[in-house]
Amino acid sequence: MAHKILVLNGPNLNLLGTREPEVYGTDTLDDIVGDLRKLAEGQGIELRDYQSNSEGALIDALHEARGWAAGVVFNPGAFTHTSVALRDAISATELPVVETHLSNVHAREEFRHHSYISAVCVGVVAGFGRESYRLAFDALISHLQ
Ligand code: CA2
Repeated sequence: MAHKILVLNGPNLNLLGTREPEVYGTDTLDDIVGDLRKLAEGQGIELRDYQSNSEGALIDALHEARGWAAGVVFNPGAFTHTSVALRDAISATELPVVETHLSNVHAREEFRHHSYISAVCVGVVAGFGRESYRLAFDALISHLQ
């Protein structure tokens, strides 16, 4: 079955590979999305990706995804810990969303331990760096099959 998947990334993730390599590694967002593109191509899956530093633009992308995507791999960045609006947008789309984090948010500062979106996602992957995205993508495809 052919699927269309959105890979959505939130604030500051455009800086990956250029700052704080000790926390977020040296891979760029293009490297990470490139991994998923290869995986998707091998399975006949169409992948679209979008990154924004703006909460409203991420909400708009989720709303639009409702019209074309089968599911979403989503790293909401710091909005994970602040945004009721993103949670409501995920609920409204009724799409399966996999919450994805490079770092193990539970091993970091306490304010990162709570996620507003986990409860409306089909699952959460955190702590495996670049690999988190691959795991999330595979899990989403399994969920859809
Ligand atoms: O671990 C993750 O993927 C996070 O979603 C990353 C967010 C953070 O606020 C979440 O708690 C966990 C931060 C992304 C910032 O990315 C940067 C990349 C390079 C340099 C600075 C920030």
